[in-house]
Amino acid sequence: MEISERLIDLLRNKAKTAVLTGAGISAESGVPTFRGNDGLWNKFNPMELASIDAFMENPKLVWEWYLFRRDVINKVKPNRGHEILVEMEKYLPEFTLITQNVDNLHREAGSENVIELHGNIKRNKCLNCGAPMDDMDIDPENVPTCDCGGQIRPDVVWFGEMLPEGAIETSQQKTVESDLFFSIGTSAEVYPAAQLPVIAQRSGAYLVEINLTPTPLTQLADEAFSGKSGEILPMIWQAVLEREND
Ligand code: BJW
Ligand code: ZN
Repeated sequence: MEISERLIDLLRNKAKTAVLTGAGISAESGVPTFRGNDGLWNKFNPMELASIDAFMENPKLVWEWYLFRRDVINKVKPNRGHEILVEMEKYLPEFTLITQNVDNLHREAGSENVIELHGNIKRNKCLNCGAPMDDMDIDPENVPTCDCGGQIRPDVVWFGEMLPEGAIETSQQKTVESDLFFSIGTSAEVYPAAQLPVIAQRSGAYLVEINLTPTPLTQLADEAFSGKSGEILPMIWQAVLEREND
């Protein structure tokens, strides 16, 4: 695998860096992705389940899907890809990690500043007033309610919903300011997250993609790595550290 001098130099010179991750970075931990052949949720259509309409129509089904996924996520551990992003955060004084993932694995790996664009599957909230409702047992047959009467739902962002307050604004700002932007393990199909790499490049950042398969970004990227993030990220980082010792 070829890593450009440009990329190594940007990292060595501690370029302002922003990273956008998607489900692919957690795939090697055993968390299924949403789309593509391996997407376990292939059996379920996220467009049909990840929406308020689906929840209103069938809260039992939607909760069963989330409890099943919580179970999967509770059993997995961060992988080398997550770990390298922790190293990058320590090394680069200006580093922003933006994730679409709800699995909490970046934090578990040790990343300190993580912008979670689509919420966190480990949390619950009230559908009506938004109050956090974390330590609550969920029985999908009999979904609990808040004092205000609203049903309890997972604290994630469904299609048609706004992202958490400030999350996209801060991400956009860090994206515009970045000199180096990584898009890792995302199909780059879901907005507004999918705009970030494009905004980055338009504002002058060097755009790097790491993905197993081509995406709408692949042609656009200044450098595109085809492979697993848990393998490519360590190779990039190794190249940077080797150069440090020169
Ligand atoms: C590997 C790998 C390995 C595998 N290594 N790589 C503009 C145009 C058109 C539509 C819209 C628009 N703006 C907004 C919309 C509507 C909508 C949208 O984007 N629709 C599109 C589908 C067209 N967006 C929204 O509704 C958003 N809200 C919003 O915009 O609010 C304002 C508004 C309100 C009302 C009306 C209009 C606007 C909210 C989006 C919420 C997304 N929610 C979900 C579910 C979260 C909860 C849950 O987990 O259940 O978020 S959907 C799902 O997709 C999840 C993900 O975060 C998200 C992105 O998926 P991701 O991470 O990219 O995963 P995959 O599976 O797609 O890709 C994995 C990739 O990894 C693949 O490419 C693999 O090849 C790769 N890979 N192994 C490296 N080892
Ligand atoms: Zn409430």
